[in-house]
Amino acid sequence: MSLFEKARRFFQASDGKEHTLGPAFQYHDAHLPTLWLLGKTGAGKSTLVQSITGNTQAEIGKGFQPCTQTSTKFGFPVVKPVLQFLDTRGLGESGYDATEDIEVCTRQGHALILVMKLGDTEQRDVLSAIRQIKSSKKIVNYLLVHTASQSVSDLHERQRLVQYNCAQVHKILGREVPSVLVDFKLPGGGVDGMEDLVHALSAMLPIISVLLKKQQCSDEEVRKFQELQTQVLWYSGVAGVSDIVPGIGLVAVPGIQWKMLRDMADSYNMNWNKAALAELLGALGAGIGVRYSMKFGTRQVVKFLPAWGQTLGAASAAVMSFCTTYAIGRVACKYMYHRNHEEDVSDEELRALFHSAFDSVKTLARQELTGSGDSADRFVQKSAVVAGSNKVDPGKRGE
Ligand SMILES: Nc1nc2c(ncn2[C@@H]2O[C@H](COP(=O)(O)OP(=O)(O)OP(=O)(O)O)[C@@H](O)[C@H]2O)c(=O)[nH]1
Ligand SMILES: [Mg+2]
Repeated sequence: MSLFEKARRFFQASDGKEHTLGPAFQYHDAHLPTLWLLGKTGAGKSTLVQSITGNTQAEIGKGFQPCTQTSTKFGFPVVKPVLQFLDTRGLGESGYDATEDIEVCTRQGHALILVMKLGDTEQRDVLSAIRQIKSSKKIVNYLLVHTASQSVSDLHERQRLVQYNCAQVHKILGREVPSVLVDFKLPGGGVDGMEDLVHALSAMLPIISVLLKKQQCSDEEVRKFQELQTQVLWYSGVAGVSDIVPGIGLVAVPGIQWKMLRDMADSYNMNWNKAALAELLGALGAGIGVRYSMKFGTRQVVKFLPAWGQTLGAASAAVMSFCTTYAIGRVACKYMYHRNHEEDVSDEELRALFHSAFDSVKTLARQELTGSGDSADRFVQKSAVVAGSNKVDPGKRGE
């Protein structure tokens, strides 16, 4: 049997077994990279979540009454999320001892966003929370966001106030923390400083820039892909996680890729059938290694593709799975778009796109799966539990 035939059969065997993918999907969504918001009551935490995600479920306070009463996670996007915001109860609310919440959040956070209202230099509770968080050694990435920038009109005074709070945080953490100044409520509507905020968040979590910085583009095919890009990233994340967590890895990456292709086909109003799959696989060709990943899993792909293995450095199977799934998703979108329009697209073009798509997410995949901070143990530490009990625990991470 040719390799092509083996790959085709393996892919088809995944069809009809989508229920076996459920634990992988759940596990992925329960372990999303998390941006944890911390600040005094009324600082603008929920406003920040709402401004970035557009999710109006993040309730915003009116006046000085404390608003958010319990920590709430907001997946972004809502469907097939690739990251989440953890909006917490405001510090400094009378009768609220945050010690326990901080302990829980420390286990859930990937990066910490400290929110302070400009001009509010009384940050005792926040500073003491930062001390506690620092001593846990679980959070590496910090960002300080000052809100209500326009409430202080003098530019020098603005800078002085920002520097004062930054210095307080610096003193505790022993290093400088990036800071941005925003105003979510300009008198005439709109937001000031949003670009800086997105830039700073993207530096902590590159996937944010994919979600929020859509490029203007005149190419209809690319525009259509941009609409589906987050879905492709979600499947790529699931494929990556599946490779790390032994109990889940058995369902294998090909099943996830197959499900993604079917979803893509639905979006293009295409019938995803054997002939279409055969054509796509044929176009990509043996040299690209996709078939190997489908048949053998990505661990073996690294062996087959020494050049990529080297490029990725200590490339883990998970990163390979992420990148391969993304590249297949990208190529499939182009293929489907042109089939829909009854246009030809050359095999060379599809192969070149596969390579460039693969390369374009290498850094992102590494950071998501094995990268900075505690994100590596995010999945790995939990794997023993999942492998042992075969049960997904959606509420906790990395304990
Ligand atoms: N002018 C101005 N008002 C803001 C800004 N950000 C938030 N606010 C207002 O501040 C108030 C409190 O905002 P929230 O987002 O609810 O604050 P929070 O930090 O979530 O507060 P708790 O849920 O009580 O902890 C609301 O009235 C917001 O409209 C800002 O950048 N500029
Ligand atoms: Mg709130």
